[in-house]
Amino acid sequence: SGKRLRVLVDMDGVLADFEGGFLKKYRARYPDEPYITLEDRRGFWVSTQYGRLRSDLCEKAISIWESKDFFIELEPLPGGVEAVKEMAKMDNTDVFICTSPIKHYKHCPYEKYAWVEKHLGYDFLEQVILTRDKTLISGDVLIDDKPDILGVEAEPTWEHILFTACHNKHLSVSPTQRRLLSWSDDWRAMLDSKRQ
Ligand code: UMP
Repeated sequence: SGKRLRVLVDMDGVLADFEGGFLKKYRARYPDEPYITLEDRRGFWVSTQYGRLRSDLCEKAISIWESKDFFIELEPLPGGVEAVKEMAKMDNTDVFICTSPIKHYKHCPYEKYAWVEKHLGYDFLEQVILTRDKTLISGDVLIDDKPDILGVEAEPTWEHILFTACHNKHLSVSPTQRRLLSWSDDWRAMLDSKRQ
């Protein structure tokens, strides 16, 4: 208490349904190609798993999220937008959306801002952090579905809370690694534990 809590929330796989949006558009664009069901997804990188299925499917997968309207059309994951809005209204709490854009920058950065405006409102654009290195951003917690969040800072200030996703649900993470199973999980208690 006394000090404000700074919460960093990832976007793809936490607020926006990247995996569902990808699979739907991949199947529509490549109806005759094999695909990986969400049940069978393993590993953070979709492109890597598709490349293992058949080498040319790696670039076909990448073509989906490099396309115009991919990021803006992602559906919100259940409860995420509501949780972030509620968090942002809490006393002594600062919430930022911390997300890594793809390097094919024609559409993605613009559409990530547009998604936040559409679902959280114009004023929430103040809270957006686009970075390829989340270890540089200081915070008390980072809620993110990527199991390994690495960068140039060896000791980031935040505790990484692993948000459960189709690709990480089977992972046995270290006993010190905490999870949020979904936005129905007790994120308020998790934040309170950080306030001390
Ligand atoms: N992404 C890829 N390749 C993949 C899966 C995702 O480039 O196989 C992109 C989508 C997002 C970014 O823009 O990586 C992940 O960002 P974070 O969720 O780590 O913020």
